[in-house]
Amino acid sequence: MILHEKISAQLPEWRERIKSLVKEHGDVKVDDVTIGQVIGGMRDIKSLLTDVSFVDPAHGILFRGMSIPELLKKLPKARGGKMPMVGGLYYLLMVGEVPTKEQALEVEIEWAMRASVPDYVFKMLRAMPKETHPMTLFSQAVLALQNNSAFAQRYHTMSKDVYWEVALEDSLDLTAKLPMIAAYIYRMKYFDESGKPRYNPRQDYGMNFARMMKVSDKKGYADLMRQYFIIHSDHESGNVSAHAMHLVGSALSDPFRSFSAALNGLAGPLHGLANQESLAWLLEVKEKFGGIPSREDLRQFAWDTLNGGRVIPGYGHGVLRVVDPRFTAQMQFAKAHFPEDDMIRLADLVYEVVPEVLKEQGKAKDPAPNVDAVSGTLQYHYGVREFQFYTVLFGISRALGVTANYVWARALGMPIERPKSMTTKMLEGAVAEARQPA
Ligand code: AMX
Repeated sequence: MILHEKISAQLPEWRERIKSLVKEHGDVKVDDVTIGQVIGGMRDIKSLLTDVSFVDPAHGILFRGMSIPELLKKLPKARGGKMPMVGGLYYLLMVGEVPTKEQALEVEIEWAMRASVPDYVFKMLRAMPKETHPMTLFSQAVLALQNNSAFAQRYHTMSKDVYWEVALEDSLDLTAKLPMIAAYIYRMKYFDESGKPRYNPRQDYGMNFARMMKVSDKKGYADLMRQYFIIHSDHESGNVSAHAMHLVGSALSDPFRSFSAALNGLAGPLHGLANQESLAWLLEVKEKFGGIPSREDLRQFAWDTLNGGRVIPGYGHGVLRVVDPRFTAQMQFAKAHFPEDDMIRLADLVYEVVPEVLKEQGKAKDPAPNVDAVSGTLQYHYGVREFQFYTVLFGISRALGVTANYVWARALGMPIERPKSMTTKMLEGAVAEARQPA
């Protein structure tokens, strides 16, 4: 298989580079750690290695060194669409090179061959209480697939050198099945349907998802989802979902167990849930003013939100200090496809007004919009209005980045993760020592 071949060819050199860094230069310092960071969620401590993506505070996410506009331009396009094939993005994340159309199609074909989901998974989903959160169902379905993990089955008989190859097999199986599982959850939970979706091998990942969701008849949804899956796929390794995958995987838990953990992290309101919060805030504005408000009314509404002790969802970021390029890409999509949509016009007005308000308030380090300022609004336009489901979409996409990282972590022999803890008394002792008069 093409991904296997391409990674295999690069491995000897990568392994040498890592070996040399550890053996010959393992004592070189890259960072210092402060008490603020120990207590403050390890913010900014440089302690993770990945070559799959990098968040540049001044430019946003770079996938294998490429910006989102570059990526959308250079990756081979899906048949009948304006957006690239998701298979091409997966190739890029795994291999580090822009694929040809044939190479991207090879990944798409692999997915089509592996897309079917065993019946017991659907039965399990149907047996769950109706009110179960879609992210709980999604994570459970992934864990149920663990039964068939090649990594888990072969663990006792394979050598360390081949961990990555078996991890790649599992990763392809997992990513291939996610669109069908997600679409099943959507149709079952919100439309009471129990028919199994069918994956069409003549269509790409994005089109299959759109069709299985039954929104493909609305113009452009497949293209929207291709773009969505591409731009949400990875955001380096320190965010909760990526880090959870890496941490659990470092114990040599297989990709299914590790990704189920990642999804549970993504389901947290501080992580993957912000897109629904942002849409809810826009709807609140629209309802209060009976449509699009004046700039002055919107300014006041934003101030009321802040004065009420709430944040303005979709604005600000832990690392970025510019407009999130993922926001820009989605806004461009919306303006190209449905510029007259009320919610998009409102999101655009918010983009003009809210950064000014946040700057005046002077607290947020990044007053610009992030990825979540508009992604829910686009789903809303296409009639996917079940807010709770939005994080499942994020989950499908995030699987692409975190499995690429999982494969490379096994290929480079990354050890089990085990940072060291300190007690409060030890920190106070460190303060007493540091503050002693010279
Ligand atoms: N509205 C109001 N206040 C904000 C704000 C916003 N959008 N963004 C930051 N602030 C405030 C913080 O709450 C903090 O206030 P405090 O000092 O009283 O605690 C202060 O500004 C400084 O925060 P910061 O260093 O700029 O941000 P952070 O790294 O602590 O937090 C984030 C980053 C994203 C959690 C924050 O900007 C936020 O809450 N934004 C709104 C929610 C949101 O859009 N989340 C999605 C992020 C993207 C993702 O992961 N999916």
